[in-house]
Amino acid sequence: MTLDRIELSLLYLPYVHFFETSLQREEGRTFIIVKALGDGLTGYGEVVASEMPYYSYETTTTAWLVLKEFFVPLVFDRGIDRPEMFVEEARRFRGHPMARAGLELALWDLEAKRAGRPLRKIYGGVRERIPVGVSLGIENTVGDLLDRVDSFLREGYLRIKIKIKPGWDAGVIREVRRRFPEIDLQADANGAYTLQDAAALRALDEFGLTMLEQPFPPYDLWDHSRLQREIRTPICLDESIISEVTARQAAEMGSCRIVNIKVGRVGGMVEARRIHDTCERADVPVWCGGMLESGIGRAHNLHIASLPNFTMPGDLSASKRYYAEDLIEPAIELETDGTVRVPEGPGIGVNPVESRIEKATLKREVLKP
Ligand code: OSB
Ligand code: MG
Repeated sequence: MTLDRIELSLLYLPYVHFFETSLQREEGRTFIIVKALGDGLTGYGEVVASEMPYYSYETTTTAWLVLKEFFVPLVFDRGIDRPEMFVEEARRFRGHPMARAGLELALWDLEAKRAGRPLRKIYGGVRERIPVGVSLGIENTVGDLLDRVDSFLREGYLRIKIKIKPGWDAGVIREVRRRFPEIDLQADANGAYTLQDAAALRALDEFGLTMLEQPFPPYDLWDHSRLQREIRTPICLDESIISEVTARQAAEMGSCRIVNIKVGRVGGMVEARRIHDTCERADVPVWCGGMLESGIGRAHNLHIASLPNFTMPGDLSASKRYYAEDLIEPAIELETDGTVRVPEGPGIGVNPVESRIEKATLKREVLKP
């Protein structure tokens, strides 16, 4: 098979409700959809970089540039038509994990569509339904947050994740815990603290959190290991885990007891699986993180989260938690048991609606061999 062309589209979708972390408040998301076309089939991938370099140094602008200038020409020059070949060849380039993951995912979707099988089967996933939780941003008032926790619990979400930052932490978690004593609750700091704040983080121990996600900045495995020795709450690393090597080192150092896997952050599915396998051997459970993806990225995440060591609920909420109108049909929905079904059709198993993609598109570029 040969690739006829690769298309990049820059899209903007407004959120149904703003999303605020320790890093920023956003009203919507700018992101890139990658399409790989060949043999009359189209594979879709999503690049999860944001417009601004808060969560990661990558942005939609850098991802667009490296895809257009380096990764896509590599695909054409080497005659790459399979995802694993792409991963091998693209090792010659450093960094830009979100850009490379978006292209790799488009090739995985195309590969699975050629085989006429759902991606889950190609990956060897073992789950047909993924238990899911919801990630709730910082609100204007604690009352607003409590109302949102209540409404998502009523919808059936299995666990609640609360974004924290200095000044919006133990006091807020105390209120949530008082109102909802039994729920599976966790907090995510997106790197807003340092070792000097250990007392504020130790104060979270009394609330029985399932985990504390990424208390310190990304490039800081050692300080996380020091903090983990001082607190009872299991630390989960997100931003820090950028490869199988960092996952192994974090496990060896005791920097965390749980790992959040995001395929974009780690540079693709091949690396995500290596992290998954290494964590399994180290007895470190993993769960699938999210980047407020459209239905295209979300469907990819569901297939990935079907692997065996994804034993904790993922940030894989239903389409309507994020967007009034998702890019796909059918929309991703929450089942009554708090799970989301892995789509059954070939590839990602959902149908991107071209007219909706077009409506959300800010710019588009067609690249050919
Ligand atoms: O830290 O997990 C994070 C969203 C954007 C950037 C970073 C994070 C998040 C979320 C939302 O927590 C997860 C989701 O529901 O997609
Ligand atoms: Mg996180």
